[in-house]
Amino acid sequence: MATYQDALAVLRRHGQEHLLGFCGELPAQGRQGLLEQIQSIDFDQLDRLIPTHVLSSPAPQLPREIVPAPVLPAAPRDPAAQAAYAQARRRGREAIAAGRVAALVVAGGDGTRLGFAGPKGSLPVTPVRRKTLFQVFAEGLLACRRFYGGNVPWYIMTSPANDAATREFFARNKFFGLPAEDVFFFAQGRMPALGRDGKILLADKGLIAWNPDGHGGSVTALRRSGALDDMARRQIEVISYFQVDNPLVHCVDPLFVGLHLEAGAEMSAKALPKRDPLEKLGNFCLVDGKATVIEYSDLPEELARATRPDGTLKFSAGSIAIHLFSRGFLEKLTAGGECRLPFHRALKKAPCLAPTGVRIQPDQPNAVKLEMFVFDALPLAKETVILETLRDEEFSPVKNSTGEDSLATCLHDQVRRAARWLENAGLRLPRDAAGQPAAAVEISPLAALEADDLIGKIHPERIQAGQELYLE
Ligand code: UD2
Repeated sequence: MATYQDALAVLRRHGQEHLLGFCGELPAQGRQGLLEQIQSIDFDQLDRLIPTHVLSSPAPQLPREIVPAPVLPAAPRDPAAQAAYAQARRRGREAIAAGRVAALVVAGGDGTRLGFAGPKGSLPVTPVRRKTLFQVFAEGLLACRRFYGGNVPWYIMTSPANDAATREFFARNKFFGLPAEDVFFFAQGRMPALGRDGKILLADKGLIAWNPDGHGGSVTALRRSGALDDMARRQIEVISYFQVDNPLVHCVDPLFVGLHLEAGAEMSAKALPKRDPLEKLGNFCLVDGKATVIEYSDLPEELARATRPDGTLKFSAGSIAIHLFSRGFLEKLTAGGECRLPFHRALKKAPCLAPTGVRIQPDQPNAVKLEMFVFDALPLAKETVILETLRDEEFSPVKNSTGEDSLATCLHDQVRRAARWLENAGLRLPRDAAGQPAAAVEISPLAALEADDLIGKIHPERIQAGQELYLE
C-alpha cells in the first residue's frame, strides 16, 4: 500500500510535490486513492518527456526524403490483378469462416469535439432506426456469421474513464445479440495532463487530471488485459482494427484480410484519396523504404500541396485508421510486456485546480496531453499492404457537432450509400432537385454487408419521396 512519506519522497525527486498540497483536506479514502494514483505514474518516463514535449514544442523530426507509399487500387483494371483480388477475397472469406479473424474497435477517446456525454459508441447515428455506433458494428459482426459463416470475436478498447459506462451500455442492450463471451472489453492506459510548466495537473484535490494514452496505447493494453492471450486461445490470426466514429466501416473486409494474408503482412492499412490537400488525415509515405503515416499536422504544407506532373496530389493517400494486424506482430511488439511507441503532444483545455485550490475553467488551451498513435507501429512491420478504398463506401466519421464530419454529414452519407446499394439491386428511388435521395433509407448490416448482397433480394418497386425504408 502506498504511504504518504513514500509518495512525498518520489514526488520531491521529480519536482511534483504539489500533488500532495491538498492531501490534508481529504478523507482517509480519498487520500489513499490519491496516493495510489501517484504510485501508478511512471515519473522517469515523464522526466524524459517533459523537456522535449511539454516545455518546448519541437518541430516534428521529418526524415530527409519522404516519398508517397505504394497503394493497391480499390478495383484494379489489369486482369491478372483482378484474378489476384478474387483469390484474396476467397482466402479472406475462408479465414473469417474458420474463425481466424477478430475485430478491434478503439473507443477510448474522450470525444471532446463532439460534446456528447457518454461513450461515443452509444451515440445514435443511423437515419431511420437511430441505432447507435456500437449497434451498427455489432450487427456487422453478427452479419459475418450470416454471410461468411464465421464467428468474429470483438475486442473493445475503452478508457479508464468510460470503461464502466461502456460495459453497462452493452449489458443493458443484451450485447445487441452477440454472445457475451465473444465480446472482450479492455481499458487502455492513461497519462497525466501537464501544465505548460511541466507540472502534473490536479482535476480535483484528490484526483489527477488524467487523459487516455492515445489509440497507440491499444497495443500494450491488449497484452496487459489478457486480450492477446484470449486471441491466441481462439487461434486468431488477423485483427481488424477500426475507430468508433465511422459507421460506414466494413468491420471485417474479406478482400483486405485476404490481401494481407497473401502478402504475409504484419500490419496493413486502408487509404483513400484526400478530399483536399489539407484534409485532416494521416499521410501514407515511404521513409527509408518503410511505409509510415505522417500525421496531417506534421506534414509541411508545401509537401501536402505538392502535385504530380498530371496535377494530382503527390501525397494523396490519406489514412482513415482502418488497419489489420497479424497476432504474431502484436505479440512481437509486446514481447517485453509493453510497446513503447513515440509520444505526440497536443494542447488542450483541461479544467484543473490552481495552486490556491481555486477551480480553473480555461477558455484557452492550458494543458499538454501526451498520446501514442497506433500507426507509428506501421514502419515496424516487416510487410505491409496499403489498400485504397472508396470514401462513399467506407468513410464518414462523426467527429464534430456541426459542419464537416458531423452527425449531419454522416447521416447524409449513410443515406446516399444505402440508396446506391438499393438502386444497384433494382429499386427506383426518388431524387430531389440536387439529385440526392429524397427518402430516408437504412440498410442494416444484417441485410447486406456490401452492395451485391442485395441483388435478387429487393422487390423493384418505387418508393415515394419523404418515405422511410429500413431493411434488415
Ligand atoms: C484520426 C487520425 C487521422 C485520421 C482520422 C480518420 C490520429 C492521430 N489521427 O484523427 O489520421 O485517420 O482519425 O478519422 O489518430 N481513441 C482512443 N483512445 C485515445 C484516443 C483516441 O480509443 O486515447 C480513439 C477514439 O475513440 C476514436 C479514434 O481513436 O475512435 C480516433 O481518435 P480521434 O478522433 O482523436 O482522431 P482524429 O480524428 O484526430
